[in-house]
Amino acid sequence: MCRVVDVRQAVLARNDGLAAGLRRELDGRGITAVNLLSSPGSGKTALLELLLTRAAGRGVPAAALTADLATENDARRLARSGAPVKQVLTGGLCHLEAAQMRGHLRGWPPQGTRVLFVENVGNLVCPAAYDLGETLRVVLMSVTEGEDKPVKYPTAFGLANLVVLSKADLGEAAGFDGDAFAESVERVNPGVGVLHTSARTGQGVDEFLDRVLAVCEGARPHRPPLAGRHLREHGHEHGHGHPRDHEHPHAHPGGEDAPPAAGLPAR
Ligand SMILES: Nc1nc2c(ncn2[C@@H]2O[C@H](COP(=O)(O)OP(=O)(O)OP(=O)(O)O)[C@@H](O)[C@H]2O)c(=O)[nH]1
Ligand SMILES: [Mg+2]
Repeated sequence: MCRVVDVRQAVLARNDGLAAGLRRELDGRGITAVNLLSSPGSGKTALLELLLTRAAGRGVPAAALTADLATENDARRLARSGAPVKQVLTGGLCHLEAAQMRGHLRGWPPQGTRVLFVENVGNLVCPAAYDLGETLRVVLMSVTEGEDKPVKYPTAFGLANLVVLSKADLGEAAGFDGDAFAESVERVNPGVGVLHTSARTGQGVDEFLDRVLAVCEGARPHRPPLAGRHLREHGHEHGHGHPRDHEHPHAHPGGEDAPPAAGLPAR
């Protein structure tokens, strides 16, 4: 067991090092990366399509890299915005890693890009531990997923710089309890901003973009209290991914245990 933990720590430490280098490199290229995390179907792509369209409308060059286990569906949807888009197929891996990112960012996105949105694989466990060189990490949850998700997935929510509640247009129909959700968020990430959005009505989209652009202009993102601390201090989360998630050669040993969280990037 100790060896398994050691291997995980080594994998994450290596990822952290690569991510820190990537962040510096992106900084040098004038690009701010935004890492979007959520469970499958929370509405990452729908929101991203609007963000890309509105960024273009404001004259802000933005691009998107989207990751999935299979299909190019999301890239096709995002490309409708006219922004440069790249689909990454992870070959069974349930998250993106900094090394993959570095490979995909050679010579891309085009020069002049200011914002790179990264849509991570839909999963609230595995992606949480991997810094991708982003400056802003955003975790989304839709109104139908349950107000207690932040406390059930403390790493994903605890390491976010911004929490987005998506599909707000369905809140009433779903009987969503905004106060219980806010309390749940506050327990794992006190002080983090919570934004309510809807890709149907456009609610919150401009505000989301404003926050991203403020960070591009040098505003310091919210620093989560979990930053730099180890998940083991907070207990283990257990992955519930598809068995294929573990077939990839990069998959982490130890069955469905989530890897321990890496230290937050120095934001
Ligand atoms: N009513 C409503 N439906 C939404 C909203 N956003 C997304 N949806 C719907 O929710 C479903 C999933 O949305 P996606 O954008 O594909 O979700 P995703 O997080 O990108 O999914 P994965 O990439 O598979 O993890 C689609 O049927 C969307 O049309 C929203 O704000 N309101
Ligand atoms: Mg998607």
